[in-house]
Amino acid sequence: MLTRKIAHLDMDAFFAAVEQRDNPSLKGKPVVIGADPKGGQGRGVVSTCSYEARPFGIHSAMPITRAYRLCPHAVYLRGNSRKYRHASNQIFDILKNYTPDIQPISIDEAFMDISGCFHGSETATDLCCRIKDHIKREVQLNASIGIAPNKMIAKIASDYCKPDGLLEIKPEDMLNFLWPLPIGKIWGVGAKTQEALVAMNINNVGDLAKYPVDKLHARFGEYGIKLSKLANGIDERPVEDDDEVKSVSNEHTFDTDTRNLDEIYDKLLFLSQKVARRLRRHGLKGKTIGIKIRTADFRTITRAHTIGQRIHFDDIIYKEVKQMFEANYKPNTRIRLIGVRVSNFEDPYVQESLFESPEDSKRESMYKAIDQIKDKYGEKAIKSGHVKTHENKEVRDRNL
Ligand code: TTP
Ligand code: MG
Repeated sequence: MLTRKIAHLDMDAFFAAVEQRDNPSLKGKPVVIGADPKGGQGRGVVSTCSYEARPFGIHSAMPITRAYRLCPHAVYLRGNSRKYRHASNQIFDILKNYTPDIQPISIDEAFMDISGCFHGSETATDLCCRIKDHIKREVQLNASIGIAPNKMIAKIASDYCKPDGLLEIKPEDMLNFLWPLPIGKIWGVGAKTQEALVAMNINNVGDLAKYPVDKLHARFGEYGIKLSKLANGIDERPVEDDDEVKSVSNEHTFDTDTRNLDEIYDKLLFLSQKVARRLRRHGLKGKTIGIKIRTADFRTITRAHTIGQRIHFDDIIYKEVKQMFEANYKPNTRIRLIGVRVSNFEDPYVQESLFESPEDSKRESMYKAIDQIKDKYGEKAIKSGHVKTHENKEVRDRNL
């Protein structure tokens, strides 16, 4: 297989860097963007901080009061999301000059497939150097870029070379780079998986790569095979253009593994509502409804059901996922994660109102009204509830 060249770009201290750019007196100072610390009494968290604030131990998502204790003399700013969005748009516009294969991941981060985008004697590193210079020249901000044969390693590389870095991991150096790293660097390995791996005496990526794959399979199911592949530098996921949304999904990991059906159905309802609302917001309707269930022993099953019509309604999605859950749940099994997915959008531009039943158009208006209220007054303005789901199968809307 032809070796791919995947680049992962991530801006440095993005929100803080925009503020330092626009106010030169902030340059070289610890700057914290987030909630108002109110002299140590504030609520809320840190969005990000400049690199000058990082040696104090401040980082994203930390309570603002803690940041204030660590560095009271930092400059604390609430931030300006319009300004950050504008800078982000400028950066993504620049990227489009270099490759059409861009997958935006967040406001300041994207994957790019740059295979075949550099010519003559130019290398992938030269091309990414031009991208960094272009952003610096036009937006006056620093980007860090990692280049590798796959997405996971490109992302690890950009993180590794921050700030203002550029690092290419060639195929022949891939395993030397990867194996000494802690297992937390592998995609999808969070605190719980890490704990389980350490208990198996797997401490770094090399240990994971060399561990017998059948044993990983026995312990983690399909996920174990994926872990082994990633640790061996195999990650074939393509860079996917975000414009072509193929599915909309949301999942939830329970704080503690649960067998409480009320809690599980509550979360399934919440996820169904979230997915449905996202579908409506993007003007999408799907025919295939799917569920993902991961049990406490890391076994994961996915099930999907294709229905007769394309929909974006909370109640239909919930009814389907609940049925699939019931059909696949072994009583008393503890659940670690559940997810809801809608796919199979076909042609989203087909004007469908001609084929809609009167009941559907009534439902359509109801959800439109709910969405409008939520847009105006926030997600919590309307609470939908279900009554003791395993006793009473009805889903109904309260507080309307
Ligand atoms: P990141 O790229 O995670 O962080 P960063 O760009 O500030 O710093 P780094 O150099 O380490 O990449 O996130 C991009 C922006 O997203 C960040 O500037 C602020 C915002 N953000 C939050 O608001 N809350 C968060 O918890 C995180 C992680 C980011
Ligand atoms: Mg960043």
